[in-house]
Amino acid sequence: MPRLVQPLPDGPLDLVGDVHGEIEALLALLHRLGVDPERRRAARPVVFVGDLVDRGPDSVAVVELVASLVDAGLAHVVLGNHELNLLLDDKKEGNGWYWGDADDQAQHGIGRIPFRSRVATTTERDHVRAFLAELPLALERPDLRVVHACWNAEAAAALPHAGDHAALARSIAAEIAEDLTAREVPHRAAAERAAFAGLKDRDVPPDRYLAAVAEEDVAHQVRNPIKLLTSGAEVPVADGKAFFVGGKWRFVTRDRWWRRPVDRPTVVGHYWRRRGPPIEGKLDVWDDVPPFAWSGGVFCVDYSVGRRYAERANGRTHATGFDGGLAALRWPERVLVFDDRDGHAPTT
Ligand SMILES: [Mn+2]
Repeated sequence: MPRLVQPLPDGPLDLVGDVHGEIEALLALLHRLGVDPERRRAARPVVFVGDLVDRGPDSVAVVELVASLVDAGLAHVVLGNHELNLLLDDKKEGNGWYWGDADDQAQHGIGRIPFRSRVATTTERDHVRAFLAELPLALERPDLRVVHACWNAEAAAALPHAGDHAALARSIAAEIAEDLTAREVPHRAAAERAAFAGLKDRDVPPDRYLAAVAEEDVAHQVRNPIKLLTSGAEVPVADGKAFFVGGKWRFVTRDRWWRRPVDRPTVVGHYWRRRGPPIEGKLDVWDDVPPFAWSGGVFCVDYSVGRRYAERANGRTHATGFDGGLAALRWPERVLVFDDRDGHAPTT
């Protein structure tokens, strides 16, 4: 069982954003960073902020490459929510490759996009699982911390020193469910859902605030440290501010915890940040921070390379350029290197 918070190595580092199975982008970025996976050489250690896997062309190859760098002492990785889903045996859109499902598809607008991800063999699946099961939730040293989605000192302190992520997440979820049941929250949430039949209908905005539904969602996210660190905090939305995403009306939204002070520079992934201007109608909780800026002491290094599956389906190629990119934040220089751009961009 891994220690859940582990030390970052000393000296300069390259902090790499969410890869989402985009093996070509990873190879291109590592080359620009001076990492030679074949010869197992690196100019400096590489730290991955989690979500190595998802709907990209080859999550298995990404994990195998990163695992070989970890074995060689050249890389460190924190667990992301997509890795946690695999450890929890949680079959979700985009991880069909792990379950032998070659027909995994995404709902995209009114159409469907097949992922065309390479499907893992049984042996590969076992390797992937064994590697992910040993990852920490956070890495830290006095001048820097790395976590996938959210740092919260109280939540981290509530965790054991070492543990099995999936077993812990399940037992904590069971405790939360027991408490909610004792307070009849699920009962009230069910009644609210029954009274408001349009929960999955985009054309029917809710005419009321579903308080118990919101309480249930927030409790399972915020009171479970494993979920909190890997997929972030949530807060109830104000009355009348419910929004439709992922096929249903939501009464909770992502907590912009990075607006509050942190005890040291903290680097995260997870938030599908954009390199260019925000796109109207797309949820982007970092949209009030300029593309290459820190928010106080927090920097999100996920620049949406995970969107390339959809960009490719729309005819985009390397030649025409992608909106989403794979980034590395060089530390202590605080500059960004992208897989598909020459030179580097300073952060502010
Ligand atoms: Mn994530």
